[in-house]
Amino acid sequence: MNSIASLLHQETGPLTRDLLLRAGGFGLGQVPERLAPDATTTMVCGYCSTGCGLNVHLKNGEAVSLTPSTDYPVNLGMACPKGWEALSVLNAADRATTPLLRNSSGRLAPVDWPTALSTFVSRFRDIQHRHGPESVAFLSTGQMVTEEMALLGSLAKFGMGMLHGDGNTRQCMATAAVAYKQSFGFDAPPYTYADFEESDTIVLVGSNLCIAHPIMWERVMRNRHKPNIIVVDPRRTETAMNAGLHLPAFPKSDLALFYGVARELIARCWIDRAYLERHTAGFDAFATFVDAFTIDRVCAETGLSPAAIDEFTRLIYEGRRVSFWWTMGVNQSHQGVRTAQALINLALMTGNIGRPGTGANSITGQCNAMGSRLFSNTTNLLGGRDFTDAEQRREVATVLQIDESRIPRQPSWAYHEILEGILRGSIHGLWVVCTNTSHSWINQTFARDVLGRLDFLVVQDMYASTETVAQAHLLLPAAGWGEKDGTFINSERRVGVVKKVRRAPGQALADFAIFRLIADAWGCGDLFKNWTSPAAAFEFIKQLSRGLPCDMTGIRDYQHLDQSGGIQWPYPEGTSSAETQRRLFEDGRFYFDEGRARFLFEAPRPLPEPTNAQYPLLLLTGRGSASQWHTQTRTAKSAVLRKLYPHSLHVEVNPQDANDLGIKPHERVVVESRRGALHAYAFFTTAVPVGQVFLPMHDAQTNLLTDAVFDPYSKQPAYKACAVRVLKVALGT
Ligand SMILES: Nc1nc2c(c(=O)[nH]1)N[C@H]1C(S)=C(S)[C@@H](COP(=O)(O)OP(=O)(O)OC[C@H]3O[C@@H](n4cnc5c(=O)[nH]c(N)nc54)[C@H](O)[C@@H]3O)O[C@H]1N2
Ligand SMILES: Nc1nc2c(c(=O)[nH]1)N[C@H]1C(S)=C(S)[C@@H](COP(=O)(O)OP(=O)(O)OC[C@H]3O[C@@H](n4cnc5c(=O)[nH]c(N)nc54)[C@H](O)[C@@H]3O)O[C@H]1N2
Ligand code: SF4
Ligand SMILES: [Mo]
Repeated sequence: MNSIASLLHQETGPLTRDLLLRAGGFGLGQVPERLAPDATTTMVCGYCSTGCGLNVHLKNGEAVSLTPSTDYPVNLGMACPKGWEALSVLNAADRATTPLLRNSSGRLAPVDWPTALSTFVSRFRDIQHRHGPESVAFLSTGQMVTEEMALLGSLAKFGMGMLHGDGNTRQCMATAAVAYKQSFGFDAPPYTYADFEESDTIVLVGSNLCIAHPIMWERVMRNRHKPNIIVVDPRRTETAMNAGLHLPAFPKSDLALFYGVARELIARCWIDRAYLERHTAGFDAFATFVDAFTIDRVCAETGLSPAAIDEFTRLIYEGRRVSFWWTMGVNQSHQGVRTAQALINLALMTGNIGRPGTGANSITGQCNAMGSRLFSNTTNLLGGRDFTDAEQRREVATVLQIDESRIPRQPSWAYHEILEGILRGSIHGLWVVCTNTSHSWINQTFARDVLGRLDFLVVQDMYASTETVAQAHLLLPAAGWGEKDGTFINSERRVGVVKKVRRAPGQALADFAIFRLIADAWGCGDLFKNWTSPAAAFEFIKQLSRGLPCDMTGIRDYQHLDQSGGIQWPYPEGTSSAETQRRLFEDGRFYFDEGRARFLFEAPRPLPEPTNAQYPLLLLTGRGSASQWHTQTRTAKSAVLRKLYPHSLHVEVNPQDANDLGIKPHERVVVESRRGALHAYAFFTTAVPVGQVFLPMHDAQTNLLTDAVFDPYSKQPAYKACAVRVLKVALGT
């Protein structure tokens, strides 16, 4: 068998070989020797946060096929189309196989790694020299392994002197993270997937489980208690169609709805007084506050009938095990944090937390959103700590064996503040890793204009054809899922392993190796000399979690995770439990010193961009099908997946609105907001209410329309409601 050194030599030439050997050579060579050439090995899927276990079958040391694992405690033998097709998208022709540098004629042209690294260093150093260390920032992700996130966050902030770095988790999970932190004292989703099967009442809010988390929906289908399923969603989604009660509340009126339901529960004495007294703080003030949310008011604001609200209230009261779940319909809102907390409040006041089948449960999105929330060193200091706390900075410095003065004393700007910083001229260099800003960020015209102003934009991606790469000065080619080692943390806090089961194409390297090479080239490699591999980085992550709610010090190593079907945190040293389903707050103690959860609430605020005569329709955006992933860099590469979704952009419109506009089914129309316009085919469906339209986020044009509004606490973009109009296409266009 070829040694790694000779393989590297064959593939890359001597200078690169030296560099790569220093970085550990990840991404190149064959699968690790611990895997037999014809082995079958289990790893976690690299798309959504469900975190299904997939058995990957190798032949001659390369993955050839996969099947869902039957004994992984998450998916029990099931996978959705994306999971089944996870390997095929890795062979795409547009994979980034070599670094690309924009040349004097404005084209991206191949360069070797040494040139890429020295350009990276000289351009960013030059910017920092002229404008200060804070003038270079980074944007990271919820889709790399935790080991890579922790290395990137540490390298950028402790090694390269950056202050500002955020991630696409801001677009997705910031609201849930802040809501939990404020209510429970730590960002801790309390549930385990078995709760889908244990509940007798399942409330899904702004969550289209059938499309976005199909295997979680399968877990609901396995529930033997014939649960009442209640879906709160303006649209009659695939999930709503399967619910016993669908509440099509007007967009962003959820807050009023939940306050009204709280008022009813209190008025009817349908609350758990004993739980409130023992385990919570602030209930009395909350009860006084919600008194203003009369049924009349709530009906007027939500558009729901008194009977529907009564039935919802009664189902919550009658359920013995009620679970409340939410996703982007809540998080992506101008009042997302308070809406999430209104759900938390309902769970607390009815004692529906800490028991099987209960909980106020944020469903995460990306495969490693939870890893990013805790270990990306962006919004929080590593481990969910606080950059402003001297003691917590000391803890991190001690574990990482670095000088404490290297750790910034202030938190980073949020994503939109970084973009505004570029516009103001305080940020001149940006490093975008594993996210596609020029498609997914809100209000694209602004976003692209801002990225276009940078002195130097580095994009690190698996594919050379993304919208953000098109704006980059330098592309660093990355290995993807299946081509590298590490761990993800799924929605139910389960740490699971991903493995290198095939070679990355060309000179693409694992992000981990790229970060190590950059550390060396920057001259701060010594700080990371012990981060020799993802497994070594995992040891740091474990130590960083010690004593925190997310303590993982009892996890021995990757093999331990492998043998256990993943392990949910907390799992402190000395834990011997072989339990595969673990939930939080069983003892009613929350993470504040006094141990009590807090009731938080605030008056609802009006829609930032209400409809008017000129823009009479409200646009919602979100996931279009179970076979499309985000900006489509990966899923569009599978011939199988491409058969499962529409190829042209469709806007979902209610037939009544279409009729008023004189539009025929499948007619090409213009959808226009104050910020931009796009062409789409009209798809008639009563699934969207009159006065609303829906566009999937998977088309890069959708965010031409969205309005850059943010929740004030989480700074998460409100992708899901802005005013638009639909017009017939003028003849000749
Ligand atoms: N197939 C597929 N699966 C995915 C993804 C993907 O791209 N494709 N992405 C993953 C990621 S990162 C995420 S974050 C999740 C997202 O998962 P979801 O949040 O379930 O998906 P979305 O379609 O974005 O939004 C859910 C619903 O919110 C509703 N909604 C909009 N406004 C409101 C409102 O004001 N109130 C209420 N109650 N509902 C509202 C929308 O009509 C929509 O049906 O999916 C994950 N899974
Ligand atoms: N209108 C609208 N916009 C939305 C949303 C919405 O509901 N509506 N949802 C928002 C949400 S919840 C999310 S999470 C975001 C997602 O937005 P993005 O993060 O921009 O979407 P992805 O397509 O997942 O982008 C990931 C990028 O990383 C690359 N990549 C994949 N694996 C690797 C890897 O291992 N290493 C490296 N270096 N690169 C890799 C992919 O090729 C891709 O370019 O979109 C947000 N935007
Ligand atoms: S449900 Fe999510 S984790 Fe499971 S196979 Fe599909 S994309 Fe992968
Ligand atoms: Mo997301």
